[in-house]
This record gives sequence, structure tokens and C-alpha cells, in this order.
Amino acid sequence: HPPLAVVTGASSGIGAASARGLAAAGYHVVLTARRADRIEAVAAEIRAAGQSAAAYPLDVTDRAAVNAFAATLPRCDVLVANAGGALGADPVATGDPADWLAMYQVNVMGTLHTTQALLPALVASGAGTVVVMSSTAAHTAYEGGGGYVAAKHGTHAIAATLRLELSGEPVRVVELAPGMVKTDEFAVNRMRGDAAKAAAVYAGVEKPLTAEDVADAVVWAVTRPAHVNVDLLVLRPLAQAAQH
Ligand code: NJP
Repeated sequence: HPPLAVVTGASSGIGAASARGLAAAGYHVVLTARRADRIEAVAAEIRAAGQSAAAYPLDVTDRAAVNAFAATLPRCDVLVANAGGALGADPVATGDPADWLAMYQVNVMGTLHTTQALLPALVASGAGTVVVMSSTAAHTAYEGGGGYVAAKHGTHAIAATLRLELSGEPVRVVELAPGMVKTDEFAVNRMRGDAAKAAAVYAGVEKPLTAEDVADAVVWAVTRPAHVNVDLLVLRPLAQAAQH
């Protein structure tokens, strides 16, 4: 059997690029996200390239559904816990609590649900890797991002705690923290569907990262020899490199 990698949030952006990258690196990739048509299309494209992929529609905020998904897997060597994102510009002073809760649900609870559900299979694989998609927002703050910054600090905390809990087990925990990545949908969601405002987000940084830049880092981290744990990779566009 080829090693098996699960990617959450694989219907677009970084998750779709990571699925393509892991498939090209020889993994059988199981793509999950809520939009079934999108993950099916990416999986079909991977298979058309002669690589191995399947799609499984999944909302990571639904713990029962995540557990049911985990029960379908014959094994699991890699989990890329990538599903997440920002909703609305959400300053602490004026942000909408419904957005804060939704961001906590997907970024934090989603990462906890998927990691908990797949951990037994990752341990059983004898050489498992969990990649937690956090953010530079997990390590600093930006104005107008109260709920998102808080949620991404949560993903950092999950990675750090998990690494301690897994001491002695054959599972590595990688935290990947990108700066601005031009994935379009991320900014469109953050700006509540306002395409002009979303474009303005990217216009603020010359040459943002691409989804492929981040996917390359995912593939690199998981393909290190089994005794090498890549704790934290921070990737930023050069134009952001001098900030903070
Ligand atoms: O964004 P986007 P990115 N259950 O919107 C999925 C982090 N990040 O690739 O369910 C399951 O293209 C959604 O799928 P769907 C960011 O916080 C980004 O940029 O079909 N899946 C889609 O596949 C996030 O953790 C930047 O709608 C759910 C995916 O999540 C990760 O990178 C900077 C879901 C989002 O893809 C990927 O974001 C940074 C749910 N409940 C960190 N809700 C950046 N772009 O600048 C959403 O530091 N998804």
C-alpha cells in the first residue's frame, strides 16, 4: 500500500495544493471538505495524472461525522489539519460574536476533532505525521483580527500540547505558519464576499505567497526522515518579512 494522507479543507487554496503535492510525492490522498463537487474534481484531476486520490465530504465541526470518516480509513500516515479561515474583519471592539464562534468551531474544534479521531491510526502507522495549519496570526496579532488571531493561537496551542502528549509515540507534529497567501477564497470570506475589499487585502502586500509555496513546505516537512520533527515552519512573503 502507498502511505495514506488525509487533507482537510482540500476543496480550495492551500488544502487543494497540499493534496496535489502529497499525491505527486507518492501518497494516496483522501481529500475532505464540505463542497463535495470541489474535492471530487481535485481528486479526479489527481487520478488523471496517474496518482492516487479519493474524496470524502466532511464538515470538521461535526465530531460524529469526523469519527465516522475516521472509521472508513484502512490506515493513516499523514493528517494535514488545514480546514479553517477568517470570517469578516473582526476588531475586538466591533466584531460579531457569531463570527468569533464560527472561527473557533472550524479552526480550533475542527483541528481537535480530526486529530483526536485519526490519532489511533497515526500511532498504529508507526511513522505518523500531523501537520497543523496555523498562521503567523498564531504568533503575533494584527489589527482587526480579534477572533481569527485568537482561534489561530488555539491551533498553535493544539500542536504544542499534542507534541507533549505524543512523547515516546512514533508521531510527529508539525506546525505550519504562513503569512499572507493569495488563495482568493480566504480573503473573500474574510471580507464577506466583497471581491473589491478582498482584492485590497492582497494589494497591501507585494507578491504574497501562493498556495503551492505552502504546499511545498507541507510536502517537505512530512517527507523528512522519520526521526526528524519539523516543529514550526514560518513562511512569509518577502514583503512581510520585516514586520514584527
Ligand atoms: O483558504 P480557502 P486557504 N469543514 O478558503 C475548508 C490558513 N491560512 O487555503 O468546506 C471542513 O481556500 C474549505 O472547504 P469547504 C487558514 O486559516 C491562510 O487560504 O468546501 N472544511 C476550504 O477547503 C486555513 O486554516 C492564510 O468550504 C472546511 C478550506 O477550509 C488554511 O490556511 C494565511 C470547513 C479553506 O480554504 C487554508 O486556507 C494564514 C468546515 N467546517 C493561514 N470550513 C492566507 N490565505 O492568507 C472551511 O496564515 N473549510
